[in-house]
Amino acid sequence: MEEWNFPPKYSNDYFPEPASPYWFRDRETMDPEKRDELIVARIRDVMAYAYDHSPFYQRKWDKAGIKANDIRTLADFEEVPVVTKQELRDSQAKNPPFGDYLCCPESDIHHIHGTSGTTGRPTAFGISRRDWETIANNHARIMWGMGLRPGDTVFVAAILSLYMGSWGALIGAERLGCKAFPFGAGAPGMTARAVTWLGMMKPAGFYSTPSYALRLAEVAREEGVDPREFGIKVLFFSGEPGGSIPSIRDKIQDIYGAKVVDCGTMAELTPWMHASGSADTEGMLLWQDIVYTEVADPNSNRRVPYGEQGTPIYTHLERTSQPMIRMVSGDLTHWVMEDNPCGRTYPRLPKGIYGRIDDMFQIRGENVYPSAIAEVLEGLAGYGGEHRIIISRGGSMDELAVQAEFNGEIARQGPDAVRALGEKVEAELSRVLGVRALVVMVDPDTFPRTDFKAQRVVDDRDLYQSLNQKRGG
Ligand code: 8LQ
Repeated sequence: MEEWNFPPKYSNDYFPEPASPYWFRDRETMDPEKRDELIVARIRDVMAYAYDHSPFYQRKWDKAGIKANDIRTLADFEEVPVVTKQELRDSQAKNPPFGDYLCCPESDIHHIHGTSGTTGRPTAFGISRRDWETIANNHARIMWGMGLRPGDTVFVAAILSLYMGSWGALIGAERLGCKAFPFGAGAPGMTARAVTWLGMMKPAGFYSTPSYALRLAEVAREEGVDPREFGIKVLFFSGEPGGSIPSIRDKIQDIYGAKVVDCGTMAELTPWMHASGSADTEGMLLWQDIVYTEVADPNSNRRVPYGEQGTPIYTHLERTSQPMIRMVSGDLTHWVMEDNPCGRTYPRLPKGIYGRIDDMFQIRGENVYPSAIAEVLEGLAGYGGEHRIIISRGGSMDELAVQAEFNGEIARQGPDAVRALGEKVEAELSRVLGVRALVVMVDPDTFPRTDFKAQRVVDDRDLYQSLNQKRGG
């Protein structure tokens, strides 16, 4: 059972040979040029389907003068206009609730999920039963690649609500024949209860955001529990940078005595695990036969060569309810094409997705990503686990301040140790970022922890000035 067609046909009782590292050996290890030819054929299929079923794509492509049959190469596909989040919101405002890019009858919708909508109108995802099964099969396949197997317990530690992250992990685990444990997250006291349940169930697989795995480890220690006692083998993360940032990944691997796998792109692009590491390959592989990913120049929306940086543009090759065709992410990454230790012949994002273009800021001509600051801090002994990044405009130039917690050990050692750590943080940040930051060390547990994605950037001129005065600047 290893077909590759559009629309996809999955058999829900298929499993690979137990000894195989691959779920679909051919699709995962084929010659990349051969795969690219097949991707072009799939792109034509999905475009023809979307054109027939959706006024949204009809309008967009008629205006651009593009037809599915024009696409003969991956370069031709770069002519197809990108889809933005704003267009999806507009389409849903005019054609509520699912937008005129819904390509199946509304009666086929099996699950509704959505974006959190913290900035403006939320976007609704209408997912057909067929797509739900496709997602489950894709995720089971990728989770097999992470080393999870039927019978393993998989603990899902993210909120089971609108968010597709938790549901995607859950249905992948179910299809893989695992003991799926939808523990959730987000209710008061739930993290302490997670510590108890993890100790009882000893899951092989654990899913959350990287921030929450760090938070959970702090709570475990407060409860006198060593996170290694949970017996977790694989922690797989999505939602934010971390799983491919060496200092954070290594710290979490060390705390839990388990392997970290980075995955996840965007909820709209579910099966969002289509960018995911594997048991033997770090960073993220682009599982191009599920969702075709281009890393592109954000101005031209054309692919950059391997080895270069750009923004991912995603195209569903297997979804039929709300297929995204050239959806632009606004994230940043760089991609490479090398031999992968696991033998899969996909391109790879060695440093994962570093962050969003919107979240990048410029300090005296240098591009600074919040994730680079997290990377430096997590690599320093004595860091207390949370920080805030304050960006301000002092005079005509942007300025950067970082408030970083020190840990209990440094607190016990006293003010000299705190000062020494502050100097070290300042020196490391300046070495890595190429710009000086005003560093203020703060007590352990100053900042609230998150059970979801961390929010650390504060754009605040007044706060910068008061901190600068406090430091005597
Ligand atoms: N984002 C998501 N996963 C990321 C990762 N592994 N590394 C860096 N940034 C990542 C449902 C899945 O968890 C994916 C998800 O979080 O979807 P959302 O909620 O739509 O958020 C998408 C954004 O999260 C991406 O654009 C990345 O900036 C980030």
